[in-house]
Amino acid sequence: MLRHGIVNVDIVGVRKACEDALTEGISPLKAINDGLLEGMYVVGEKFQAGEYFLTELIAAGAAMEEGLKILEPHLQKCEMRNTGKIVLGTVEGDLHSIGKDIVQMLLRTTGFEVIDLGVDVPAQKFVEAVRTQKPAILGMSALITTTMPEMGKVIRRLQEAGLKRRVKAIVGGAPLSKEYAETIGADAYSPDAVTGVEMCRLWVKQGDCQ
Ligand code: B1M
Repeated sequence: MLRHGIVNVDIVGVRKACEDALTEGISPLKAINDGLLEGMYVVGEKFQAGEYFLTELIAAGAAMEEGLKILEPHLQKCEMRNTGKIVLGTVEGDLHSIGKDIVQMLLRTTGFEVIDLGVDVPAQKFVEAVRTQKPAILGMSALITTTMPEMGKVIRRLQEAGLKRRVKAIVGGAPLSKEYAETIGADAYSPDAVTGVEMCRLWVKQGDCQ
């Protein structure tokens, strides 16, 4: 029903499906990954096929956000403290927030302090945040092929400012790949939120972050 609610852009249905999932004891993470996200991928395919238009895309995004609002408080029940600090944002020109928000939620759940810069974040703003917030990790998200190069721009600016060695950079977003991440000098690529959070935790645990 979770997947179905997103595909049918039915906010009321998504809300109910999330509440039912919690009542039935389904883990919120499973509800997100196997339910809401699966629906989002179908919406993307329908949009690409010309079956759905921007209106449906916007409504599906809103339904997803509504579902996350219900599930998030239950994710936080297993909270741990003081894992590390991470600055996170979606790059300039890109308004997609859902993937970043899921990553943010999981990071907080595992005890990271997250500085979320939001969406459409200019390179200079990332650099300033690294300078002033001194995070162990910088996470960037991009969903459009034309905004992907912004990530490389941020990394170059960090190098120019002498800040790159201070921070590990991890990138994610549907159009990215490990190869692309390497090309732009990122330290890691994450295909999904769980892998991304695991990577961040490993860096902090191994003391790879300064
Ligand atoms: Co947009 N959109 N969209 N959209 N949208 C895509 C990305 C697209 C692939 C759809 C398609 O054509 N099939 C396409 C891009 C095509 C391309 O690049 N070649 C597209 C387009 C074209 C557009 C517009 C240009 C449409 C228009 O206006 N004509 C426009 C662009 C606006 C802009 O950004 N400037 C646009 C707008 C929108 C909405 C605003 C309506 C809405 C976003 C709502 C919101 O985010 N609040 C929207 C949506 C919903 C989508 C799709 C359907 C879903 C995106 C999503 O939320 N996925 C998408 C199709 C698709 O991806 N299949 C599409 C779920 C999300 C959880 O996945 O973000 O990949 P993702 O995150 C994952 C991992 O990648 C990873 O973890 C997350 C969770 O597992 N991850 C990280 C992500 N970031 C990470 C960072 C990390 C670690 C892991 O660091 C630590």
